[in-house]
Amino acid sequence: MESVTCNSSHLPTTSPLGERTHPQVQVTYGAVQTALSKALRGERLSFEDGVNLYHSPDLVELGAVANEMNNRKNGRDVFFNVNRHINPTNICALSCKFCAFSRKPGEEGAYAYSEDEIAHKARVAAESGATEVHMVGGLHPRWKLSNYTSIIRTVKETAPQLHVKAFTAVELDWLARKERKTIAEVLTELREAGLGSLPGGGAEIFTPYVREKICDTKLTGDGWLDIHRTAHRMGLRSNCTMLYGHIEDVEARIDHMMRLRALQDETSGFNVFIPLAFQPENNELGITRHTYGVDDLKTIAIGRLMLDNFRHIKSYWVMTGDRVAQTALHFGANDLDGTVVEEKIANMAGSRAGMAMAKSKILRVIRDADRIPVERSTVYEPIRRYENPAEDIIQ
Ligand code: V47
Ligand code: SF4
Repeated sequence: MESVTCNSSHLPTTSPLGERTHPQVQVTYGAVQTALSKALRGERLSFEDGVNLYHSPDLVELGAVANEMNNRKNGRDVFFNVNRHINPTNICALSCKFCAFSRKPGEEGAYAYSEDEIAHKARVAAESGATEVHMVGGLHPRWKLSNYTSIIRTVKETAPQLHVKAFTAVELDWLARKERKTIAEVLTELREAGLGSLPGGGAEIFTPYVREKICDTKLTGDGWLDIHRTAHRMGLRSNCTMLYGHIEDVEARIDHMMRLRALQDETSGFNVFIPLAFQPENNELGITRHTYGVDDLKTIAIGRLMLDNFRHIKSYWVMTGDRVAQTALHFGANDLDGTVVEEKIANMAGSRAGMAMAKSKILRVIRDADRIPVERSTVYEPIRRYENPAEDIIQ
């Protein structure tokens, strides 16, 4: 099989102008086999292995190896959580070219929730059984650190049992620079207010030649990693993401994963890796196509194989829809995220998945994939294992 050349004409590659091209990449089937065998032996994959896996001609074989590696770590259990997204404002000082969510002050559709509105959303969430509030938003030019601590306090005073997973490294960097404080000082104040952990947003693609084209005024990739390093050293856990399916090439994706792997080696502070499929409406990149299932599944599987020091890989149904998200549970993913309730970021960019998923539906999606649903906390402690299907309807 060594001499077989893989036809990878469907894979994204970036031209110097950041446009998609479709080259014939010369990757042998033997190189793919070498990478898969290394993974099965528990050996760490190299950059070349990762790129070669993207050119694998056999999706099912790649998925089977990723499934096996997930099975060794997590068995048949699949996590989900009952959560609520609150995006406090979409007013943002930056203009990332991929972003359909942000608005300038005074622009049509710009909003900023009052503390009463945030309290109401948190109260309803807690009453419906949520354990987590996920909060990220724009970089509001007039908001100070005291606005952010006050938002967290509002949620905690309304429902102390809710875990507040809030504010991306981009928001933290913005606050620290505005307040002339260190990231550690900002995090200390937010933690005193009730911050529980950090979400994974703002990572996009770390690799400079892509980042410069999609969000040139944003915190750099190294800056993002530094902030998560600081959080981990302070004992705060965090998530990490990768935005794919826009102008990046597969080399940039693997480079991104390797930078996350290196930080996880150092701190073990990441809970989970979350690939985010790009939603293509209303952006300034000129991209109009959604990702397809094969790329979504490859990205989950390769994430599982490259990130050998992560226990959890999330298949985020909001970005791929429930069908691909469910299939990904056979391609190395062991987490579906949550009920979400009010998703705005992907929705404003044309997500076809809807804003919420009922807990009863999440249970069914996982059960129908022949997996066992396990409700988890934000930091992946099991809350309830739904061993018996008869329990699914009793909520
Ligand atoms: O940083 C923005 C991404 C992120 C688009 O930590 C887009 O558990 C797709 O990070 N198409 C914010 N993605 C959301 C996020 C997240 C979501 C769910 C769970 C967690 C977690 C984190 O959304 C941004 C950016 O990378 N994003 N625009 C778009 N058009
Ligand atoms: Fe602002 Fe975040 Fe959108 Fe960039 S991605 S424009 S920082 S809201």
